[in-house]
Amino acid sequence: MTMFEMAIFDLDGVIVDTAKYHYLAWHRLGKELGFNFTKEDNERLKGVSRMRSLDILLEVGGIEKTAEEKEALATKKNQWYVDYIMEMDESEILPGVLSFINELHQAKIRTALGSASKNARTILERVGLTNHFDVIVDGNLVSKAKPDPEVFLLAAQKLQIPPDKCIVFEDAQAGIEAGNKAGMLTIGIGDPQLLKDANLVFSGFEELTLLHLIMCLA
Ligand code: B16
Ligand code: MG
Repeated sequence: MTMFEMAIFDLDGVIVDTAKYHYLAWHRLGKELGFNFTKEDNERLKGVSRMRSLDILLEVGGIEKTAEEKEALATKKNQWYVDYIMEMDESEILPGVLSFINELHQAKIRTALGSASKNARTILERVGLTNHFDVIVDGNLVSKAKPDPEVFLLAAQKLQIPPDKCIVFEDAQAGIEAGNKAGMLTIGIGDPQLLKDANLVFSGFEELTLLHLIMCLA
């Protein structure tokens, strides 16, 4: 008997590393605007919505833009980003993720995607994972960005599973906060110091089996 009925996965940083493509596109936009947007700056964008990411980029560059100009800049960045993700394939699924999801299917645990990205479906298609999720909630379906719990609560609601029977896998602080606010168990994927509010933290799925996870939660 497991203690959770549904596992909700964040996308960028948990299933695939799309942060590197976001970085290439934001860096290019920074260059066009006349400043150097660094990899360190890019860390601040993880798990953050597209428009909030643009605000952070403009803040780094010390630039102010009107709402219309911002729309145009975000669209331009997204076009470059989409060009990168269209080149993705299943080799970009992070190590151990597929076997972990398959273990969940075998154990009859439902699976969901809970991502801030409006491009989540395209990415899942490219890496061949669309059919591995019972429900997909992305940036097109929610109005409030993480750390608001809306994205995770909507996933649970769609399958009528109580939040306290859900477990969330997240790489970003804002995502862990969202999962905690939703009343779900939270598993950080990444740096334990950064993800200290998670119930448990693992470096990735490579070493993680469902049995090991259940034993850690017991
Ligand atoms: P898009 P996640 C997030 O994905 C990314 O971590 C974040 O860097 C990005 O700004 C956000 O999606 C929106 O992405 O521009 O494609 O709508 O971690 O929530 O899966
Ligand atoms: Mg993420």
